[in-house]
Amino acid sequence: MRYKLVADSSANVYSMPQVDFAVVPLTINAEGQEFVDDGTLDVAAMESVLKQTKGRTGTSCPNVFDWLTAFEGADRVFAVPITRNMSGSHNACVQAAAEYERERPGAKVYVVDSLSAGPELGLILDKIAAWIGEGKEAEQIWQDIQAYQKRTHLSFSLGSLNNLARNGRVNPAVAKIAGVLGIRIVGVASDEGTLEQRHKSRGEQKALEQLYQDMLERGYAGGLVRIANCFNDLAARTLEAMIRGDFPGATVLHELCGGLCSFYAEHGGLLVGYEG
Ligand code: X90
Repeated sequence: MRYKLVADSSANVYSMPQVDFAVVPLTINAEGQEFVDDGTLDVAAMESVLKQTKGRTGTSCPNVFDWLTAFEGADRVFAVPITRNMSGSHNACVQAAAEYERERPGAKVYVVDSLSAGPELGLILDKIAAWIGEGKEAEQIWQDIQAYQKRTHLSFSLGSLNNLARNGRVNPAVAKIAGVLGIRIVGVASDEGTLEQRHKSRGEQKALEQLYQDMLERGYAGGLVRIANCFNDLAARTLEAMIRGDFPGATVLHELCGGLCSFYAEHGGLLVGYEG
């Protein structure tokens, strides 16, 4: 059996040396200019173009063909797209899975219903990769990953909801309040895989304290943490120090937001995936 892991670029994961892996990019658009989030994208350069653009900016998800191409060569595929309630990527992936199985009798594509984005997807990907490495059967991996997902979560702190609101991903009335200088929006991915705002925090320190409290409320007790930051390494390290204050042995991994997450988390944003 040839196993393959496939994620869309909302996961901030662009290579996985230990397994056969492919990333399906989302695209960021700014007035005719396209930024393909394939791991070679210069996010800082994209950001400066976005800042200067007066016109409409947005994103587009991969299509069925993009996913199909990424599945090539495998008989057992685990695909991990962004939450189906904020993007069409999951839907395209499900259609591609059906088509791939039709074209290749005996092949099977498992589509993970992530209900999340960013580093929570990274946790799921790493777990599946480890199980493939151990020689675990595909059906068993499928059962076990659904159990694992029940205890993984995503929290975030964002400086603005502008791009989410402009692209219809959150209520514009909610986003307006967030535009106030120095206010951070702290929240979680809801059980439905949508953005749930929990706090409007004044200042970075307060935001991180509230984010960490939410983590504890959701059952965080020293498990694995992945922190993705958008040009805010300092906040990521500060959060790590808070976690280590209570759980000195915790494993805390750091990563940079890729193109898609940077567009929506925006400058200064933090996305935190963790085991509850
Ligand atoms: O164009 C597209 O189809 C992509 C749209 C993606 C919209 C959501 C991106 C979320 C990125 C920002 C904050 C965390 C919210 C998480 C809720 C699940 C991360």
